[in-house]
Amino acid sequence: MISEQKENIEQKKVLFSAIQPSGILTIGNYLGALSNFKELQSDYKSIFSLADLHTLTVKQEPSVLRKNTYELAALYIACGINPEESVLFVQSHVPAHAELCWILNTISYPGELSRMTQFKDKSSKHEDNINMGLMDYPVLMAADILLYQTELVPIGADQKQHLELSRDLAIRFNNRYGETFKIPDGYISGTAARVMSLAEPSKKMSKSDSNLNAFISMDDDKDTIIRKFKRAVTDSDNKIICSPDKPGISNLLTIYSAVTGLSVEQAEKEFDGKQYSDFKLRVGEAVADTVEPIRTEKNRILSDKDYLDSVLSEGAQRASALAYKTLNKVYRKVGLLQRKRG
Ligand code: ATP
Ligand code: LTN
Repeated sequence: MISEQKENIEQKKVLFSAIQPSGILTIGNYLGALSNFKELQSDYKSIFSLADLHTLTVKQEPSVLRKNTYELAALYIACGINPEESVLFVQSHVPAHAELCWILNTISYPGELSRMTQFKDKSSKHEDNINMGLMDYPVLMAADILLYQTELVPIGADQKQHLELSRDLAIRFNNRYGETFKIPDGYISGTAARVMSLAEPSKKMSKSDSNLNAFISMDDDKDTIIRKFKRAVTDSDNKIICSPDKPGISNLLTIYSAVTGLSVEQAEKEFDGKQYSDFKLRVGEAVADTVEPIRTEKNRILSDKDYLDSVLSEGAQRASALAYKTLNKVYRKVGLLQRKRG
């Protein structure tokens, strides 16, 4: 019976995604990525990673990075990732990621990497630390994905360009060395694929924003959430509708529709003729209702470090077994001698 179940799992397509433990997650990360992971996990052989190596491309305080890594592991589980069903692991615990990244570096070009929007954004934000890792970020991301023969990658809209590069590298490698990697597809969820900053609705909401009022963190309590929505930048007239010339209101409507499950049209109807102040209060309350139970559960899980360590250790073992299958194949294809085990 068990082997039959295993067999069925083996037949499922692989889904892979990762999040950086670079700070407390925002509702942007939750609505754009994590909430989709939960929805999709049972239909795929799902693998979720904590992309700690990626965080080092921006300066990190070592003790804070360690704390954020546990926080993110607990949050994954609190958001419904089941570590017995899905593989949950820390990227740096599976050295195959860095090893495949090296091989992929040899088929990546500085021109294509320096054109990436995120590289340009982060270079201008961190002018004092434009390091090679920042430029190589999407190649490591491609290694993450390709190691598992991934077919589906749920991501927020901002990562679409990186996913395209992963596909290009897979195709380039397969053309040069013969069929090796599956070509992954992105999965970008409809409504909340790009949650915008509450302070500057033309920018995406980001957990590393220096303005704390620009984002709702998954650790904010109800009062804080309501206060931040009260301060959210809106537009000059008083109409509550979704429209390109009303980026502030459109963003709040999108968030409201994502947390309540209503369509944007239904949300517009609900607030027809209402004041901005009532609208913002209602959005704040609805977001708090989503965030609060997750925060409580996350803190409960976080208090049991032994449990988290055992989940991550088991996850790394399961991920390694899959990753080294692909890496051995890659090493063989490019002409490296097979390493002797033992
Ligand atoms: P940082 O601010 O540290 O650069 P980030 O907040 O952009 O990080 P990541 O850890 O790099 O977050 O992203 C995790 C996932 O969340 C990705 O799939 C990303 O596309 C998604 N995501 C990030 N920000 C948003 C957003 N504002 N709206 C929707 N999805 C988002
Ligand atoms: N770069 C991603 C995080 C990430 C990722 C991945 C996402 C690292 N490796 C592999 C999907 C697949 C981000 O969201 N900023």
